[in-house]
Amino acid sequence: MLTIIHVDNSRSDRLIWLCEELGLDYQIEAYLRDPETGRAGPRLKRLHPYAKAPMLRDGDAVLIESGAIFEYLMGRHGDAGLQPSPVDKDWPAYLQWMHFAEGSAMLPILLDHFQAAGMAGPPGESALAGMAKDGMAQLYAYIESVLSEQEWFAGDRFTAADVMMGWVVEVVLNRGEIEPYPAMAGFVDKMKARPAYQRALSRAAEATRTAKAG
Ligand SMILES: N[C@@H](CCC(=O)N[C@@H](CS)C(=O)NCC(=O)O)C(=O)O
Repeated sequence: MLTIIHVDNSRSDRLIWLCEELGLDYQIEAYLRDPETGRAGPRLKRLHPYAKAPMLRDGDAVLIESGAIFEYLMGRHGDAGLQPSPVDKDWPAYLQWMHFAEGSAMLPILLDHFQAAGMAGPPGESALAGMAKDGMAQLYAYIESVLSEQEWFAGDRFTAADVMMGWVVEVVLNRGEIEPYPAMAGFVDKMKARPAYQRALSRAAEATRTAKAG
């Protein structure tokens, strides 16, 4: 049985959504963050030395890193057509967005989050603050330009890259920053209308209700 190690309000939401899109049978083992630090606790460290969510257990294999877990799942358990093949015209864009989500998109957002929390001196005053804001403006404009031209991140059909990037777009939404970007907002509507997304949301909420201390 596939087991998703889930932490509340985290990137493991995207893995639950992928499993629903793929129609896989899986269970969720949920842990709460440390209420003071927001970090994963010692239980997660016992499961994997790097202690991050999402984490996937499949028999003897225990993996972290969303993109790697996505490739692993689709490679070993079937991709349900969510992964263009290397000869497909959408493959270059698919690959780019699959890696972009964690390799590029999250950096300026996290820099801004940490500086706004006062971790880089008084919020708004450090060199980092300007860098984060510039990076976010560039990121949002880029995503908006792509989604204005096409239905989904890799082209005209829904792929696993939309699940990877979906979490990034949700972060933009939850930060209250999506309003100037109608194509991104339209993506959120299409994402939330997917039955697999809705099932994932309720599985994640149920898992969080019964989560153990991390
Ligand atoms: N790039 C990694 C990021 C993993 C990550 O930072 N996960 C956060 C939750 S969204 C986490 O586990 N935080 C707890 C901690 O760092 O202690 C991925 O996409 O899997």
